[in-house]
Amino acid sequence: MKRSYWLAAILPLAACATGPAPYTGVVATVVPMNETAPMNGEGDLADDPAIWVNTADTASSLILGTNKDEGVYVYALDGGELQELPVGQVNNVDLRGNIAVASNDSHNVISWFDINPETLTVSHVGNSPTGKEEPYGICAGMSGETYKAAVTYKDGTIQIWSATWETVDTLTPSLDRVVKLPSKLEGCVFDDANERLFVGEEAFGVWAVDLKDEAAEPVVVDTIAAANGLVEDVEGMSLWLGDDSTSGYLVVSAQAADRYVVYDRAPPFAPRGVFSIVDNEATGIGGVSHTDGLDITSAPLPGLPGGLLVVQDDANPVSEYNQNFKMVDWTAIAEALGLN
Ligand SMILES: [Ca+2]
Ligand SMILES: [Ca+2]
Ligand SMILES: [Ca+2]
Repeated sequence: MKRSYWLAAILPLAACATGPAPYTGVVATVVPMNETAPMNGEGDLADDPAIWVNTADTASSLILGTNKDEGVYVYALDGGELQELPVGQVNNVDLRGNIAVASNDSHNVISWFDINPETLTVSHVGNSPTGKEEPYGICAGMSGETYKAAVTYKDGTIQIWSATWETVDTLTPSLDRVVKLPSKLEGCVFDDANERLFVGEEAFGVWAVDLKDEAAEPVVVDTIAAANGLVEDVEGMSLWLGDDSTSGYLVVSAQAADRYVVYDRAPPFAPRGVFSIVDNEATGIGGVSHTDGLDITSAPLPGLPGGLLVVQDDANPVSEYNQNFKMVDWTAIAEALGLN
């Protein structure tokens, strides 16, 4: 970033002629309806959340979130902190069913967690080695009865791991496949029904990887250069799932512009709009800047018939201070962008 500013300062005409055109469309605004308790300590701590929907009692669903210095924190839907699991320096977290995974670069492992639906507590099952330095992003998926975890790396590598419920207990997932993209990766999300993995290349854009066909080349979903609203860093992403496997939306965090870009879930992944999360004047809950990790559920929750978006907030209210996670009613986003 610093280098490009410098070039722009001395070569304004050349920079204008060759740089990507900025996004000139509308940026819709929504407000957070709630927020979690702040992280312990100062600095850039919070990164990525994951929503666990309690199907037996949706009011007691949980939000898991990473503290990059300490481990995984657990929150209730009212934002109150329930648990801290000090497993090490975890960057991202995701889940399917009652099993969550986190990318842990203290030990270069996947950390595995079990969510007990009776006691509503999260326990650390253990760690499985990735065999590679600094696992960075992680996301979870299901392929039939097989649990999947994709781990992303700063050198552009994606590892795709498989586990059965039995191999989760013994911490022996198998490495199915390695995919290589050009540069630094982080955010990712599985589209289970379509056996597709979306991955963010932080300085480039978003890719889709076909999980059914290992020979298929990754497909570009969008690029920063296309000026649909994406900017560096392309960060967290998640899916809002529609009623069938072709409907729904992909939401991607565009960090330096404090906003999110929304796409159709299905090819050709048409851009559907851009939104920011601004201050909620009525409740005093602040807006979201330096947008980072996020998770979405399309399951109805109490008072949230269209589901919930949870995002990391960098500044509460100033950068790297009291970082937490903000909650946004999906219906408000759908209305702001004119989505179905
Ligand atoms: Ca990042
Ligand atoms: Ca991040
Ligand atoms: Ca904020």
